[in-house]
Amino acid sequence: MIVKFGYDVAMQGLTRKWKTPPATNPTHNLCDRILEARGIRTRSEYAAFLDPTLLQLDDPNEMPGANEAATILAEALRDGKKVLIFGDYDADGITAASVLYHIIAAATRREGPTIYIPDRMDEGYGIQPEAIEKFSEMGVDLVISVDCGITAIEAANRAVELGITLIITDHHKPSDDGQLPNCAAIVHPGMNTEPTTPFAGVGVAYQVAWAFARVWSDSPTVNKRLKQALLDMVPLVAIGTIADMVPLVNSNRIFARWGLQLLPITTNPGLRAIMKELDTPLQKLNAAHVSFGIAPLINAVGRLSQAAEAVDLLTHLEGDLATGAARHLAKKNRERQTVQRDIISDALEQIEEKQLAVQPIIILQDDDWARGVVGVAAGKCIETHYRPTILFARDGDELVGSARSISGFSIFDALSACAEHIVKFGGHDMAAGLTIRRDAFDAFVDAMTTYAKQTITQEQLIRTAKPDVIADLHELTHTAAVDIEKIGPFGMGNPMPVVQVMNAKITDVRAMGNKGAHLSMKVGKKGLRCIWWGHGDCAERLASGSRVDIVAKIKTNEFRGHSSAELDIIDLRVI
Ligand SMILES: [Mn+2]
Repeated sequence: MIVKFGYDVAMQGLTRKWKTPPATNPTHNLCDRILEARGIRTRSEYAAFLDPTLLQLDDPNEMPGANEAATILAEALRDGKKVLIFGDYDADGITAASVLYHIIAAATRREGPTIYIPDRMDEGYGIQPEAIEKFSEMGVDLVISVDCGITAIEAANRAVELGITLIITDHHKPSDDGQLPNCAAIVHPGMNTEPTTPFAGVGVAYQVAWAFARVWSDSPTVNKRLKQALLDMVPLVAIGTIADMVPLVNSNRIFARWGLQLLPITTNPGLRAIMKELDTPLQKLNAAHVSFGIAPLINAVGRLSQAAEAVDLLTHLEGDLATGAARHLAKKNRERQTVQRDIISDALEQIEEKQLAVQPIIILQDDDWARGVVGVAAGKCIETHYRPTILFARDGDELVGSARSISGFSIFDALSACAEHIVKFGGHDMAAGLTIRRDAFDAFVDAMTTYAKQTITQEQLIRTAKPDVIADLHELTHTAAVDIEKIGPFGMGNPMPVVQVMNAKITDVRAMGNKGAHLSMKVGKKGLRCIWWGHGDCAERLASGSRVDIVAKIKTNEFRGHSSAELDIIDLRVI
């Protein structure tokens, strides 16, 4: 037994406790059993899930407010009114604004409307009344928001006073008191009931664009030109949806699947320039290429108050201008990555120096850390130490922090219990933001640590492995792995399938990679390759010929033009 944690808790594996997978029909093949474990039960449901078509997308008629908004927008454009799109500075808001721009441009056969993105530093999030006043001076007749506005009560009132028509399209939570802005139309998926698809802002914008295309075509069947425009925009919807981390279920998964498929052949010069700059592979594009490549690049400028540059790139830049802008975005993104990496390695060093890894909660501050990235860094610390983590950056006499938690421990409840040491805080169980006075840091740490010691159980500090199904070793073939990939794209709400394999015989085991950091082994008669990232130290304790139970993700691996099945180990136990 390799003790990874200093706790005396009966674990099922070397590093995690294992959940028992749900029972599934043993006569079905591996892929179908995984689908069954995820609630997809019949033959026709299997087929529709594995090979979805765009026809399976939720119809915009089901999106509250979409037809109303589309009619008002079409009328304003036909009357030659001045329209403005109000976006947001993250990848969801930027792609959403671009979607409306493109459908309007395609309909009117000229340049699309002005897009306004609020400045993150000066204006903050959402529509401010001052912005509406600015639009009035600009002679704007109609403002349509994307990815924001559902709480813009004041701005909506100002628009009424100034005679501006306001349409709000959003997917965020309305105010707690239930008050909605007074405006011409509100498009929101959760307006009447829980939506079948938890759309991102860009998904909502797409539903509006589709409804608008019908109104403009004067028919439930969209005309050819607008149909092409709607198809061309699917990659943008995929990017915003994946970036916003909404669950990849129902329409969101279809957007992601088709967007990734259509992205390599996109005619959008901005997207082409971004992919060229990033050297994005044009084959076997997956959600990770978007979440770790394309989306951060679009987000990077928003963090630096230059979101307009990303909007220009996705809407109208071409040729050298597109190439230059993509290069600039990539450069800004690299700068952000460097800052982020430094903070992460700093924080991990401090944890080691101060021996915080044995504490039930980790809290750190540093004058040199940047506010915008402490949240991401806190997430990274959790990956390594699996403790609730709060990191603070300095802002004058105050410390501004980001908190991330582990399942079972509500960081929001913890902050509420220690509120006397906090200036302000907000958030939920798994993540929160807070501000404290600098001179209150020590008292805050003491209070939180005491609370955590009383509340967190040792068991909560052990990660859980959650296999979808138990699989026989002989089922883990290349064909099965290819089938299982069709359950993707994988991400939020649709994780990579995890199998539990019992009693596998090790035929070869070694440490691999830089300083032998990773574990590589082969199991079973056919020598199925398994990799355990970061666990090279286990190699010398596992012997060829011994038997193990494994929990792992199954995937295909390309190597020198040859594709085979491979396991990414999550945990194992020696029998
Ligand atoms: Mn959003």
